[in-house]
Amino acid sequence: MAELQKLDKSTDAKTIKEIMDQDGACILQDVLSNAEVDQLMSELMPFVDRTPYGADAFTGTLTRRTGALAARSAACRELIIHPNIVDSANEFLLRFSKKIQVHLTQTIYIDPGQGAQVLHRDRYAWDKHLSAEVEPQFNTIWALTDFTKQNGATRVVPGSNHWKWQQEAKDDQICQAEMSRGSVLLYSGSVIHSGGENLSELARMGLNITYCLGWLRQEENQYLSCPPEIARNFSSQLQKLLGYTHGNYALGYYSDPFPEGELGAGIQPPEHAVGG
Ligand SMILES: O=C(O)CCC(=O)C(=O)O
Ligand SMILES: [Fe+2]
Repeated sequence: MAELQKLDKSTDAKTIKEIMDQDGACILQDVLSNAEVDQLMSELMPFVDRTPYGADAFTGTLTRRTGALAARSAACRELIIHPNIVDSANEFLLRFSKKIQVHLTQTIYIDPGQGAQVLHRDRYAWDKHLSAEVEPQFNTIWALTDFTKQNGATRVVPGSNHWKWQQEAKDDQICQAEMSRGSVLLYSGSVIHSGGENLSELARMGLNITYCLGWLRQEENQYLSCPPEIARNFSSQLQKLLGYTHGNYALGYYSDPFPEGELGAGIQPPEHAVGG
């Protein structure tokens, strides 16, 4: 029977990377306290409440997906830079890039009655253009409610990160990321997974924060979801993670279209837009 490894929250980045390479996913248990989850919920729910359901089967017609969380929530900003998560993302991704960046921020609020999402790999955001040897993405889903079999805990196919694109999972190869509120599912862009079916009476709330290689296009456009006038108040670490830095030599410079003087007319590094 397929199963995910459940790790202590203090597990080091190297061990996490090895398990991610092997299984494509694992769970870090009880990382956040109840008070920390309460704070996240109080900052995020006002936005979730104003979010319409998804428009199609993939996004879920009984699922609310709410983004722009770097701009909207201080508690979410703390999670984006969570030291053990960023260390693990670096350990996993820096083999393929000099930098990592935030790929998306999104709460996934699955209401009762929502069916299971189709199984997929998140790396298909870039279609199948990237070589299978490249791991483009390191993903988190923070459980802001308990994740149970009944309420739609994420379905995961451990080891499917090594499969050919066309191989399909059999029922006994699929497990669910059952975890307590405050735990986090870590999964690669290559592992097959999906949202589960919510057969319970209450919503399932996950917070999806994902990271990708610095030279790739981000799924959630951070320059629009978290524009410079907001990002300029953040730490330099967070600004850079959001993409306000060169993704690689020469990737991401800009020029001010309406410079006031000669000095502003040249080529600027992304940091310049956020006060760096
Ligand atoms: O909600 C979940 O548990 C997973 C959702 C997912 O995999 C996705 O939307 O790409
Ligand atoms: Fe996904």
